[in-house]
Amino acid sequence: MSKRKAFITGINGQDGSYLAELLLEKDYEVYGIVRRNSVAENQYSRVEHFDRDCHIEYGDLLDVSSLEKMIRTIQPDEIYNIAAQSHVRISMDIPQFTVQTNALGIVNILEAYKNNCPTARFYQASSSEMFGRTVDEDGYQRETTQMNPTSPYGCTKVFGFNMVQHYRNAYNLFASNGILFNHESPRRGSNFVTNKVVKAAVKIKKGLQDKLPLGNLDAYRDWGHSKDYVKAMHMILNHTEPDDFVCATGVTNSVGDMCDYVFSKLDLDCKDYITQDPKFMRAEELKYLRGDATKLKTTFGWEPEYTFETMMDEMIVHWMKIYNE
Ligand code: NAP
Ligand code: F7E
Repeated sequence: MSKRKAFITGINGQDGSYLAELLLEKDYEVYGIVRRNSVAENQYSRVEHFDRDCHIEYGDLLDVSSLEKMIRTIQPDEIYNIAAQSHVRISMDIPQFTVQTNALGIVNILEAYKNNCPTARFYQASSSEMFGRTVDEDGYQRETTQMNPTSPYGCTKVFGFNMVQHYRNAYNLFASNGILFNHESPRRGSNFVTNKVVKAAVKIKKGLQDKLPLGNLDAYRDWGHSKDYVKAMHMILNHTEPDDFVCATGVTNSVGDMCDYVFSKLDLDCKDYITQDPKFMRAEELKYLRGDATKLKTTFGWEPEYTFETMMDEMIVHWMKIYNE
């Protein structure tokens, strides 16, 4: 029997790289696109340990011809649209680019999918950032929670979410949304808060850095591990019908709590090192996230293997290894 084929946009990002590994383990033929970058090493740092096992070509969500060509020639069974300008604060600095990539980009790939391989299944990387200001009365966000985004990034993700539902209903396509809460790992970009804090704490411990400038310490996030969350993506696409699912741990911590945890693990007091820098504050902050993943758990039996603590510990070990070398 021929192998199942998966096409991943954003294959060299945090989630795309873990997803590709998961699908290779499941014996899929894996295809992906990377954008051109003047530093070629940057494109392959997360995928170089397995890139010979999959097929990676140049492409871009804004270059319809590359999407059309890939989807038409591969005829994938599953399409994962993981690519995005994924940084919320930076979406306030580059709103037009963010809208082009995340909103026009989803239209481009949905059209390429509908016109060239409509029998495939389509996954869209939707986000808890879509909920923005809304928290249900019991303190959670779930599939039914109203969306009130607080950033250009969040607005683009609401657009993408709605477009996926529209293409599902209008053209009878198997198109699903995973509404994922924050998820991290050693592969997280180091300008997201968890990896920024761990990297800085380790450098401070090693005498390589004095201070850690941060923005708002009072926001709460529901942090899980990317490896657990890519398993949910695959489950969502292998369901009996297209649908939308929240993926979250149900545990929330403040940014300040997270800093306390990381610095304490290194026998440091974070208060001695953290400074507040307006540069890292947001014009509007999403204050509180805590997800209810009951639908995902009851439908598929999904459970995260990592806790907040084991995930942060793994990130500390990762940076300790780098700075011990
Ligand atoms: P990430 O590490 O920033 O990866 C994003 C990927 O998208 C990178 O490979 C990036 O390539 C690629 N990309 C950006 N613009 C592109 C374009 N115009 N055309 C093609 N590729 C492009 O993000 P992540 O953490 O893996 O997140 C994956 C997806 O899940 C994103 O859609 C994000 O918005 C969404 N999401 C993430 C979280 C989270 O907590 N991680 C939660 C909910 C939803 P370059 O390396 O060239 O920039
Ligand atoms: O910020 C606060 C910041 O940038 C988390 C993306 O993957 O998850 C992610 O978006 C919190 C915020 O992630 C700094 O204000 C304080 O309250 O790590 P972050 P995010 O904005 O929650 C969602 C679900 C996605 O979909 C996104 O793609 O930390 N914070 N000081 C800081 N954040 C950063 N980055 N840097 C600071 O210095």
